[in-house]
Amino acid sequence: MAARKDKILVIGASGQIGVELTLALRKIYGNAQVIASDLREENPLLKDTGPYVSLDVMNKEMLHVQVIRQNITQIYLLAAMLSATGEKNPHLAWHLNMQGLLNVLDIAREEQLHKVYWPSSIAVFGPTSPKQSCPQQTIIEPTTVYGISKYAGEFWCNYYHTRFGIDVRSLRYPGLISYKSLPGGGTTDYAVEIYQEALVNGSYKCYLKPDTYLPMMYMPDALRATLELMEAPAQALSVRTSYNIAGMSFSPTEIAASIQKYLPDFSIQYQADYRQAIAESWPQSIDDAVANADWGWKPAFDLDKMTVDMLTHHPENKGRKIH
Ligand code: VAH
Repeated sequence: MAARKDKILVIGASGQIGVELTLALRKIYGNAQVIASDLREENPLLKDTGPYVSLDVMNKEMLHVQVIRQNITQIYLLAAMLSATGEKNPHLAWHLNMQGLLNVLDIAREEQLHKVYWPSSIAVFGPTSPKQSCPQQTIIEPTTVYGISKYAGEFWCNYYHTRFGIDVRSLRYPGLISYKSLPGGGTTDYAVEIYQEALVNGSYKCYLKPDTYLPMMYMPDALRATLELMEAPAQALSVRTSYNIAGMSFSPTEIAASIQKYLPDFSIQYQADYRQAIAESWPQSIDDAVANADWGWKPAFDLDKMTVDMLTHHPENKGRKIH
C-alpha cells in the first residue's frame, strides 16, 4: 500500500506515458497528492483531475523551488527527446535527456526524496547486442544519441543509488502503444499511428520495412510494470541501472494482419525512411527474466488482445463494434 503522506511530481505529464501514469498515480495517491508538470500545455485528459504546473526540467532552480514549495517526496521524470527526433537534434537530445536527469538526481539528494522514477529504453542496445532474447547484461553499444543518453543515464542512476542512497528505479521500456495520448518522435511510433490510420483512412504507409521486428508493449502493461517496480521492496531489487522488461515482439506485417482480422479492408503500404536503420540497430526481442525474478514482472497483453482493445477504445472508433 502506498504511503499516503507521499507527494509526487510528474515531469513530462502531458506526454504519451506521462498522461496515463499521472492518472494511474492519482488513483493510488489521490488527485491532490500528484502534481502534474510539463513545459507544454496541460494535456486535456488531465484537466480537472488534479494540480498542474508549467515546469522546465532544465531550469534546476525553478524545479528545486517547486519541490520544496509543494513538499514533494517522489519524482517521476518522463521528459525526454526520443530516438527519431534525437537523431535530428543530437546535442539537444543529449542535453535534455542528461541534464534533466542530473537536475532531478541532485535535487533528490539535496531534499532526500523517498523515490525517483526514470525510464530507460531498449534503445540502449545496439547492433552488437544479441538480436533475440537480449539479456539484462550483455554487450551494450548504442548507436543513437537517445540510446547513448539513456545508457549513460542508467549509470548515473546507479551512481546516485550507490554513492548517496537515492532510491531511483528504472525500466528499459520497449516501444509503447496507446490510444489516449500520441507519442512524439519515436521510431516505434508507427505501431501507434497504424491503428489511427486504420480507423480513419483504412490504410497506412509504414516507414519501416514489412519484416522489421521490434520489442513492443501495450501501455496498460507498461503502467503496471512501472507501478509494480515502484511498489517493490527496495531489498528485492538487484538492478539499479535499469530493468529489461518485455511485452511482445512483432513486425509491421504482423500488426497489419492483426488489424485486418477486425478491419478486413485495411491495407498497408511500405516506404522505409531513416528510421529503418535505427530500428535495425535494436534487438528484436528482450529477455526480462531478472525483472520476473526480482519483482514478479509478467506482461498481460499479446498482439491480438492489444489490437481489440486499441480498436475498441480508440477515439476514432466512432462506435464501431470490434469482435
Ligand atoms: C522510440 N518509443 O521509438 C521510443 C522507444 C524503444 C524505442 O524508446 O524512440
